[in-house]
Amino acid sequence: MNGNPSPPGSLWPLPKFWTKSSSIVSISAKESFSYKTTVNDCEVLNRALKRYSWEFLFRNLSVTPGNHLPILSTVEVEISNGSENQCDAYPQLVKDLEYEAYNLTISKDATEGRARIVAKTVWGAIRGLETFSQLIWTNGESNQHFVNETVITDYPRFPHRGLMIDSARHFLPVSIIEQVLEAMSYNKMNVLHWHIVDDQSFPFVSATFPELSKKGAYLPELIYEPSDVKHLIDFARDRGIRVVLEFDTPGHTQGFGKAFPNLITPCFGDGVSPGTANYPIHAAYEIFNPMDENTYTFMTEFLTEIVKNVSKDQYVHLGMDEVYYACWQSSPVIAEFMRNNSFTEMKEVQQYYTERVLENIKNIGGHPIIWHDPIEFGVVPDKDVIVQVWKGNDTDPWEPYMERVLKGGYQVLLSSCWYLNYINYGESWKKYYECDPILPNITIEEANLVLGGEAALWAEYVDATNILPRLFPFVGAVAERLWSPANSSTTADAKHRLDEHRCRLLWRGVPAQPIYNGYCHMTEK
Ligand code: CP6
Repeated sequence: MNGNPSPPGSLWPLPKFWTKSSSIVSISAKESFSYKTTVNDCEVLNRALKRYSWEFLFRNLSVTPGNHLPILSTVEVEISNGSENQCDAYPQLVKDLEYEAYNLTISKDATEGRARIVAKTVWGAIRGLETFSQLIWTNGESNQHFVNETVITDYPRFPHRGLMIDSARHFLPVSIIEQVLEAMSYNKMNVLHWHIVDDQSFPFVSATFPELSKKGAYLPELIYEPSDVKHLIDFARDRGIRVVLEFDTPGHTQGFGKAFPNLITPCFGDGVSPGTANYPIHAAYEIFNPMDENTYTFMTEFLTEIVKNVSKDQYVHLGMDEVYYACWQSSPVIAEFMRNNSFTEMKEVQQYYTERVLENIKNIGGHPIIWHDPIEFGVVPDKDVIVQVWKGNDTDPWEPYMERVLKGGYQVLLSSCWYLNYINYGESWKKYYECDPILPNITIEEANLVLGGEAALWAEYVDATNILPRLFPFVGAVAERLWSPANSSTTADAKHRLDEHRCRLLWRGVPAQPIYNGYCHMTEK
């Protein structure tokens, strides 16, 4: 739009196909406005229709239908796929992009219904409702609200559009995670990657091993009970969002070690030369002991609980990042383990651990996601793992990391360019927006391995006080990159739409930070 402010009723993220007419329809008063559906017993849909209620759409403003204009009072929502409507399911990774597709028509002609959303699944219907909610605008001079005649055919560019949060460096209250999920749905994001435990704390309550959070949580009350986790998974599902839990091993496991010190590799001295001193180094409490059978028995039992009783998603994130070898190099038990297995290089130890835990999760029936570090170290996991690329910065570009994962034939998620924990002065969302997960020189086969990506917010300096403005509206830049066609917009056009989207977030109660100078009308007429 050539740098001009976006007209009201602009969309974020942009849809695939959008035909908009200049003729307008006026929204009816509250008493006569309703959603209608012929889908029976679809509680997820019924709850979505309640969320997108009149009060939500119009923020309790009084609305007067426009004179001499066609009035929109009914929005029909249909799911065309009958038995595959997904109403009883949890959303999953489905590579068929029709899974979240919807058509939205708004017309002056009332014979077909003035506004109609048709999707194949309930998840598509939820995306369509969000789009409808964004199309409504007001002229600000009266109490009249309008929508343009519209034909939208929409589906995402990538099936995995995620956000990683970290509740281990700081505890995040359940109500804050609810707000994150709600605001994700305003951006059509569909995966919450929950990095729930780490070295610093273990707030996850395991029914099998309650000692983990008893000894590992910051405080007895800073925990996620099984009912909290279930509540958030259900809350996310109502918004078409998967929850992928991460339990990061064999590094970053001090949190496990507080309850079960025997899981951790004993190591010494400066962490490099074996036995130079008899005091343990920091790393001594950090990395699992891959030579002890007990480690694998523990992981099998723990992951069985996660796969069978906790997660509703087919995937579990197993971490596998930042396995620094200093501790293993100093450890006499690792040296002995290597001799017994005829290993000559430390990466063989890492490979051994990775392969056994990947085998475990497969036997349990779970599917793994891992950070890309093992690939860098020459570990060759089975091709069914999804690999998430996180390394890369100004002096060490991420593209070669991504290429190596793709050359290995793995499905991949990109995060490197979407690390929201770095803060910068200025219009920092632009570099998130400009980062594209499809590298220019890759083959079609390789491009098909790219499932999407995730914004990541590591929480060393983030807690309930600042997480929402840190995430929003920046996450939106990632969300549009992963939903909308690659060339559908430019930063110059996106800037004004993102600014309006930020106002929309404020109107909806999300404390989203500004992206440049200006103001939002906080009480629309
Ligand atoms: N914690 C875990 C972290 C990080 C990773 N894993 C991390 C590394 C570098 C940066 C930010 C975060 N804090 N478990 C790496 C995936 Cl810049």
